[in-house]
Amino acid sequence: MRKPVIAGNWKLHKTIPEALELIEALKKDLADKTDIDIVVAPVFTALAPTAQSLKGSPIALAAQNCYFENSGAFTGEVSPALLKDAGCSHVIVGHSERRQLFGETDELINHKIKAVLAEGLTPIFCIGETLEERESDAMMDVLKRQVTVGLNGLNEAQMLNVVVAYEPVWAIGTGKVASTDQAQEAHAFIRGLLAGLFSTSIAEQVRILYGGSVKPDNVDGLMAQTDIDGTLVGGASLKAADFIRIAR
Ligand code: G2H
Repeated sequence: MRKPVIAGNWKLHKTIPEALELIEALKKDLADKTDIDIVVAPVFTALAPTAQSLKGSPIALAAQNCYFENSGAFTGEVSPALLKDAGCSHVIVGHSERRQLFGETDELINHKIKAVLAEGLTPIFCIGETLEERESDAMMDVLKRQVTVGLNGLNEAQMLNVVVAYEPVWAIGTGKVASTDQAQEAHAFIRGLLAGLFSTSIAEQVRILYGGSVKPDNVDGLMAQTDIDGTLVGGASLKAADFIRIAR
């Protein structure tokens, strides 16, 4: 019922020629894979050339971040309007690295989500607890706060255009993937939060991705879970063979 999404978050990796090389390989091997949504998120400088290369391909382009104003005196920032102009259809918002290293708050992330939606783009809204929060039994409170504040003020139609990504911080880039039970439990909890904030029907339609050390050898177990609708892949999205296997 929910079309799966497999998204590659390239983080701060790859020059323009390296990005184009990876895109060529993905286009070749994933051209027929239209039963899922495939998204790649290169660095800002590679977005426009990558968009050119992806013309006519079902692979969608995402930015890894944006600001919430569309223009003005905001040195160093990039807006949803400019990302759309560069060829993006998606924007990753609130990744834990943005929250932890760049001080992004739930309120800021909420502004960004609204700005992305206002431009007709799809936010990939990231949430997730730290190890400390999980071990102190605060996981559910943290996820509830992130979801409630991050999605504050959205209507049901807007929510249908949001993709949620659950990324437990302790599983990111560490090689420690959440167990399938841990991931399913968190996803079911998040879907329940969406039902409470919007409606059961909306909650049933929103795609919730898992992220955190997704690899070719653990993706099948994760995707077999009822409430896991795709993956946000970091390290393993940098190698064509790994990302193609994950998507397939
Ligand atoms: C989590 C994920 C991609 P990785 O940050 O968003 O990265 O797969 O390297 O853990």
